[in-house]
Amino acid sequence: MKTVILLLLTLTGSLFAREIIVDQKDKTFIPGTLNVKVGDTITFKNSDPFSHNAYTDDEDNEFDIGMQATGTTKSVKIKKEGEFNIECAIHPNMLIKVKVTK
Ligand SMILES: [Cu+2]
Repeated sequence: MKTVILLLLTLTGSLFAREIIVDQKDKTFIPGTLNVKVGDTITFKNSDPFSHNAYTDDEDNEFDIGMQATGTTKSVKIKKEGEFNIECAIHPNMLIKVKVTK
């Protein structure tokens, strides 16, 4: 019975998990602020004619998607609640403020 309940919780979680698309255009993350939930996926889409990056040093949600070429997408899953910034290692002015709730 316990297994069934756990399975249901897992399925329900994935049903409500969202994919949030962030565009990288004119050296800007669009949108520049995000309100997401644990389990959501952020997908970065590079619409500029040059490479971008996205990373965070936040301890709970640390990631670095590496070099992201024009026209490609890369996704990261949000693991823990909190607040953090996402930046581009190539263009220091690019910034997203992220708030994660349960
Ligand atoms: Cu960039």
